[in-house]
Amino acid sequence: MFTQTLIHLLIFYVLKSDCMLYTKGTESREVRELGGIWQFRADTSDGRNLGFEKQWYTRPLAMTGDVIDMPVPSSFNDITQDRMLRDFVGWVWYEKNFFPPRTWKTAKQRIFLKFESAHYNSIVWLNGKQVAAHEGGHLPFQAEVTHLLNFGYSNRLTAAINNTLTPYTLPPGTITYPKHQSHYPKGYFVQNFQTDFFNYAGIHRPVKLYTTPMLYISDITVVTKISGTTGIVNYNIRVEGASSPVTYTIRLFDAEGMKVAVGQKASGQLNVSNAHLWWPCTMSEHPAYLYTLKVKIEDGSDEDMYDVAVGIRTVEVTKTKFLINGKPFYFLGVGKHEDADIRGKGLDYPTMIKDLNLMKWLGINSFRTSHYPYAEEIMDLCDRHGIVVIDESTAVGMKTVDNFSDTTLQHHLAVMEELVTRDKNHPSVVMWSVANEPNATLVEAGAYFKRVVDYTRTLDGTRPVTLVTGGNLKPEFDNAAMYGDVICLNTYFSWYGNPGRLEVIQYQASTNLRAWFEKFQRPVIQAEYGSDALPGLHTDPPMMFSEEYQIDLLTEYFKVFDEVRSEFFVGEMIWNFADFSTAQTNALIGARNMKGILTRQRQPKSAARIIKKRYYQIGNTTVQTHNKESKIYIFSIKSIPVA
Ligand code: GCB
Repeated sequence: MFTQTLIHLLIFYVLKSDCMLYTKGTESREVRELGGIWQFRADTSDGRNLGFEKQWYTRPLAMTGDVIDMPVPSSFNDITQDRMLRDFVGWVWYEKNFFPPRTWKTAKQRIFLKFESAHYNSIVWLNGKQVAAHEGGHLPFQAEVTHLLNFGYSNRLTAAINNTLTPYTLPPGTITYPKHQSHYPKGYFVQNFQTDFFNYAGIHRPVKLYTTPMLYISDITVVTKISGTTGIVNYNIRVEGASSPVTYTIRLFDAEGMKVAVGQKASGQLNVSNAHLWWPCTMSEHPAYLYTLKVKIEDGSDEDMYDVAVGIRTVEVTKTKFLINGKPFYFLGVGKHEDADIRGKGLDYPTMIKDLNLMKWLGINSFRTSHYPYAEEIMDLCDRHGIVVIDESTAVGMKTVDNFSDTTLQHHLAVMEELVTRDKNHPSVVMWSVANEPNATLVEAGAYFKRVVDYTRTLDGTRPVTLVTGGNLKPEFDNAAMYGDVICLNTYFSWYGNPGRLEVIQYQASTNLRAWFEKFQRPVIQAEYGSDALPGLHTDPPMMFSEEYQIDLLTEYFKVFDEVRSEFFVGEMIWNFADFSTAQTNALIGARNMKGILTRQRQPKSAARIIKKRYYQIGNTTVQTHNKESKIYIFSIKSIPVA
């Protein structure tokens, strides 16, 4: 049934488009957002292929059958009351009609159409002509549409999006059909997941139409260093469409708007004396310090302008420390999901700011973008508010030999390239995570991750790379962690292992963390640990699923962290910031993973205050220690209120 689907994916995979700079208006570029209410229909035919057979993209979607209204951006799953649509697997079709501004017709310029993220495979047509195709969610893709737009008439934008997960997608999954078909309705099949989070799908982030001059800046790369009190900003600018030699005007401004350095070449070095460094500073009343690099290019007949925020900072890893600006940094963090309310994984500004405010309130100085790249708007906020990010790819749930095939590898390399290209200039991003909990006991995982990590290092030699390990494993059975610069471990002692037996944590967590350090001689982060807690369930003595059990479990882990913190341990990240949606199973109540210290509606469970107290206390102590001895640097502030 899904063969056709796969054929489409294979055909279009090669058409992946490149995407560089974040899409925003500048003096020389205009943006028109195409979000709002789109027309939508799911292809419920047995093979999910009717839309292609009948070429739905050649006419208005409403003429092909019944359509419904669908908000963009959002996941389509939780928008209606239809159970079929919530769990739909296969192609869904979106359509939007729009008029481009009349002034764009006469201007000599290029026009691009950009999808900032659609999950999972996407094919896009403009006025019936295919313009783009992209494999994988959570990362942008675009197409030039300058000569395909109708001016003075409506334009029809059609997108087909398929959320099927196969052994070769990231994340992977499988489709199975029942053996005894007579026991099931016609066409019955199951999409099996290898992760617990719900496979939200649809157009998740803004769709934008934007212009650039004929001569335009297609990419800017910024790498910073520090020498004494001087900040060094190395930049490299990529230009397209030059008709004659290009003149470059590069200016670096400080946060007060004063020009501090200038350049005149496509690449070069800018020196900033007495530089203000970018520091993690979640709880500071001051924002993180950012410079602005303003780039202007001209070739006699055209000009383009674009600016990027620059945080001057360095990141390094030693055997036992994670250094930011040469000072030891300790991650007081969380794992997250981009998941909330009825929007699913759709970009939502109120949730973004609420999460930011909650992170500050909790004293969180860092998070991992588990288990996929987050919206660029979130990365910008992290730059400005001084939140440290471990930026993770979509490679989660790789469990079987098939998941380490060459097909997956090629896609994984493409994902890393798209991710690094998109996020490389964010000072908040201090490390790339190439995967979460792959089955590293497989021999295949060794060569596979060597390739992925090596390739990531060629894309960005300035940041450490990690892969997050299912830490219950004994390190001697792991074939992949050795390729990372930092060991990131997920363990669930007293939850999945020895459920209900809190007394084992101190033994098991301590033995585990030490074993991994001993074997690999790299700094270690507890990247996940925690327990489900049903908000409002109280038991004494503490029992599993109660708020008290969650508190006690975290507290037992804290004892171990405090023991190893002075040795090789560089961070603790609770799983999870907030409860999140899962597939329906008989193990998770209400299709929720309840390991959040906040509910999915962002209300604190009892554990939130324990975390807040701990994170503020460690913050205070270490700031004082830092002031005295420069030991562990956590916040760039003078005083932090203790909760
Ligand atoms: C893990 C996974 C995470 C799950 C978590 C759990 O190890 O990395 O995605 O949600 O366990 O709660 O089971």
